[in-house]
Amino acid sequence: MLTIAVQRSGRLSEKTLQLFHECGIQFENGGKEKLMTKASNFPMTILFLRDDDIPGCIADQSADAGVVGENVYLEKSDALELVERLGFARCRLSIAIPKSMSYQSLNDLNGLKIATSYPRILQKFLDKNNLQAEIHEINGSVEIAPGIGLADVIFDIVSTGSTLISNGLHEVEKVLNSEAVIIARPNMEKEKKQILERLLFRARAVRKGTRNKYILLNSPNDKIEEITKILPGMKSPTVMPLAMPGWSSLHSVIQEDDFWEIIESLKKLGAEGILVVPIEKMIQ
Ligand code: PRT
Ligand code: ZN
Repeated sequence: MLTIAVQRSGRLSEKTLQLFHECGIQFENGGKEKLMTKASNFPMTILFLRDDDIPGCIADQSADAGVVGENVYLEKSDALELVERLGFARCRLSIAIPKSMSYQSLNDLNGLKIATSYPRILQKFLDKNNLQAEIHEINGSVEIAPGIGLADVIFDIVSTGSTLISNGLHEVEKVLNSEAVIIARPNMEKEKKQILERLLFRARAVRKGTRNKYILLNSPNDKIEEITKILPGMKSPTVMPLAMPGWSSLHSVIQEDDFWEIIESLKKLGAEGILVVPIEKMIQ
C-alpha cells in the first residue's frame, strides 16, 4: 500500500485528484470529504493535508509520497526526492519592489528588508549572489508588507502579476519557476516503490496524451514524402490509400506546442481534410 499526501483544499487539490482519476484510480465516496481515503482499485491511500505539512509528513513516514508545489518542496525539505513534474499550478517566485523605488541591479537589494514566506529559498538566492539583506518571514499577504512599512521589498509567488500591480509593486528578479511535483521518501520499501512506479507510468501516459494530438489528413500521393518529413509521429505516419486515385490518408501524432506551425506547413504542401483529435493516453 502506498500512502500519498495531497492538498486538502487549494490550488493543487482538484488537478491532483483529476490526474488520479485519469490514471484510472477510483476512490470510495469520491474522497476529499474525509481526511483519508482508500482507492478501490489500486493499492493507494490518500491523506488530505495542508500543502505545507506534506513534506514533514513524508519525512516522518506518515506518508510515502505527496503532491506539492516545487516551492514548498524546496522550502520545507529538499532532502526528499522529486520524482515527477506534473506541469500544473505553474508560477514563479520573484523579488518585487515598490514602483517608486529605483532599481538597477541585484546589488540594490543589499541592506534591504525583504518580506517572504519562503526564507530558505530566499537565503540561498542571496548567498549565491553574495548579497546581504534582512529576511522578514511572514505567512500570507506578503504583498502588503512594503505598503505598511514592514519591509522594503518582497519575495513571493507570482502568477499573472495582477496581485503585485494592485499593491503598487513590480517584479524585478525571477528567482525560481515552480510547478506541481510528486515528491517521495528516498529509500522507500520495494513494494511501495513498485506501486509508485505504476502510478508514475500512468501519470506520464496521461500527460503525454494531453500534450499531443492525433492528426488525420488527406495528401496527394506526390506530396507524401514531404508531408511525412514534418509529421514525425510515434515512429512514422500511417499511410493508407483513399478510394480517390492519387490520394492517401495520413495519420500521425503532433505536439501541442508545434501545432499551428505544422498545420500551416501541411496546408502549403496541399494537405486537405485535416482533422486534429485529442489523445486520452499515450504509451510508448
Ligand atoms: O491551505 P494550504 O496551506 O494547503 O494552501 P496555500 O494557501 O498555502 O496554497 P495555495 O492553494 O494557494 O497554493 C498551492 C500552490 O499552488 C503554491 O504552493 C504554488 O506552488 C502554486 N501556485 C500557483 C500559487 C499560485 N499559482 C498563485 N498565484 N500559489 C499562490 N498564488 C498566490 C500568490 O501568492 C499571489 O498572492 O496567488 C496570488 C495571486 O497571484 P497573481 O500573480 O496571479 O495575482
Ligand atoms: Zn500552504
